[in-house]
Amino acid sequence: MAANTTDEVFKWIKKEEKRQSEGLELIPSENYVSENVLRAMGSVLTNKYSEGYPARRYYGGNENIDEVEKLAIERAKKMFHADHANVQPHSGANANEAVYFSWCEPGDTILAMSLPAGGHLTHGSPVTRSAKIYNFVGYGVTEDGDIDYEDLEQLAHEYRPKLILVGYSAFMKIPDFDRVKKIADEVAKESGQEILLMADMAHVAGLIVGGVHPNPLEHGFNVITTTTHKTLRGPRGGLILSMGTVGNPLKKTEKKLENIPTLIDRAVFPGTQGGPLEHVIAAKAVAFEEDLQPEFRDYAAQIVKNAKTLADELMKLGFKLQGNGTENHLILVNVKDSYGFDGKVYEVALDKIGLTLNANALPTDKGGAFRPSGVRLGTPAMTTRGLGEDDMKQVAKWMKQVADICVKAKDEKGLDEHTAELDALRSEVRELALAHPIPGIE
Ligand code: DSN
Repeated sequence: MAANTTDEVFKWIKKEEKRQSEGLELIPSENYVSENVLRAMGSVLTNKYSEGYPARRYYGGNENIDEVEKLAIERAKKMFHADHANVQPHSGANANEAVYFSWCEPGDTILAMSLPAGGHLTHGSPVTRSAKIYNFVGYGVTEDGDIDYEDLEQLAHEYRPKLILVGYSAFMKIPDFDRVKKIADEVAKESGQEILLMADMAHVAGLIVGGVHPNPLEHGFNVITTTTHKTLRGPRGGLILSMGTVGNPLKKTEKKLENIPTLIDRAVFPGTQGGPLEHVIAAKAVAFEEDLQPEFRDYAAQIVKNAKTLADELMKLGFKLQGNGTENHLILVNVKDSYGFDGKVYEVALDKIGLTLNANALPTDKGGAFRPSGVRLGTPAMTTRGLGEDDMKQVAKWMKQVADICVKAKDEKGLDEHTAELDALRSEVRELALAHPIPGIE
């Protein structure tokens, strides 16, 4: 059957292709997938129901699907040196919820980085379902942007949590997993109950696989959750890796750390999800094979080099950065302290020249979610497009030129008076962007 692309939807897809091609993506949680990943996602696997797990399905006709899911599982285990992988979570949020559900009872305490400090919504923000079920206690960060380990330790002894979570969506240091493991061991000894150590590595998973970031599973952590579309450069989705004995997911099992792989399988299906998205799982398998190639290690190393260059260059130009730089792929700029305007104005202005990033609250912020003082940016997507350190210097220069315009404009409305300057910068960005095409876009 020939493809019919006359539906208006395809017009908008074309426009989005143009937007992505002509701009540069600075949002640290976004990336570009390969043509093979796109092809797997757009396959007939979307037609199939496959509730259950390979060889243990509730529907017939899964002989091909089983092989695909098994490939995804084996590749994921190899990437993270894990005993077990569950490739079915539809998203990072689903992955996190399944882990909480696998181990905690309603009312149990979970210790996690607070949202203002850089944690994620699903780590206990009061607006989430998980926060209504479990008792989240938040630890903070120090002035230089690192985890406040003393705070974490004190809270762990005080609350004796069932689960300690290290994870974040706006944090630019490398966590000291050994230190957290030591704290958990001490508290477990005190309380006589096992503590699940969970790392939400959604942002840095690709850096772990690429060998430029420690792997929490090799530092005593029991579980990693991650999305598959950020630095792993796969389709939009979730993934859970764990250490322990792998049992039959269709059978009930005792709640102890050794059984966490099976407890997680049961928490994903039937605990929190129904039919898995096997076309997405196929795309995950394709991306994981790409991630296991030697070139991916070069890619991961280049992400970090680019981030450090961009951070250094921004600081040279007068930007104040949270943590004075970065140890990973992510940079948090305190635009308010640097230039007096807020992160939202800057986000809007940069959008006008084709540099996309997001306004982001800082740990000390009083500005609220819609008018935060900072912006968050990173290098995974630009690195996929083949941009290097010299290009990062150019990006920093454009960011400074836009900051100078924002100083004059004061707010979003004021930007209208600087259209000509912004358009000129947009042409420069477009030229660099078009010289680095995106896979799958002609
Ligand atoms: N929304 C993602 C991010 O941008 O960090 C996390 O889920």
